[in-house]
Amino acid sequence: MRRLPAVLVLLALLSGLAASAAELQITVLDRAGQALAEAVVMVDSSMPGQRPVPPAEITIAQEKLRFHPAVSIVAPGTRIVFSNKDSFDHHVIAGLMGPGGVYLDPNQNIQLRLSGKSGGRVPGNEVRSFNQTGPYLLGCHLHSSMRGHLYVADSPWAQLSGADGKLLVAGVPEGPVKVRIWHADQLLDVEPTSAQLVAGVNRLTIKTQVQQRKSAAPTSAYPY
Ligand SMILES: [Cu+2]
Repeated sequence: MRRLPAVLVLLALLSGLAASAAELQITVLDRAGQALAEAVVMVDSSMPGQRPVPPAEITIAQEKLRFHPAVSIVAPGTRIVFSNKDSFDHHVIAGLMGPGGVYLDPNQNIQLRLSGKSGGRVPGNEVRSFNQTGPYLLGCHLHSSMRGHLYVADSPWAQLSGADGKLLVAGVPEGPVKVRIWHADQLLDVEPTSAQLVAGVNRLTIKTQVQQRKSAAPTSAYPY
């Protein structure tokens, strides 16, 4: 009987080790049941355990009249390098996005004039960071067709769904989690999905109410 507490301690230690072993394989679908790419998926856990460390810096390039990547995820305070790879200027606007894909407060947006690399000029690079969490809309004063998104996430497990709507979130502690989803085409906030993670691979399919846009027609000419 005296050994029992030691066994219990050992069991507690083992379960503590296993707590970091859960993986979450998520499939995100649109309202029609089709794979939904470029959804921002955030996992929230209040269980103890290691958190992944987000990169200190990312780059959002302006290239061929598009933002690359089209959707980026950062943590609050992450250094974001806006880098113009085109031979002509861009004038990037970045600000919190409100419902319906508009700027929440146009007076609070940041604006960056980034020179092109033609004529022997050094391509324009500017570094900014954002502390307020949520979705940001990226645009360009000079090219109205340019649209991108940035999500400042307060979850250490924040990832994008791939072209097949899938993503794998690793290193989440076992136990209860909530999964939040944001997508640029959503009209309403999506309710978080609750799940109970066990050791190993957990699979979760989340159907959203997002109605996907038809892919935009490619820009026929460079308006510079
Ligand atoms: Cu531009």
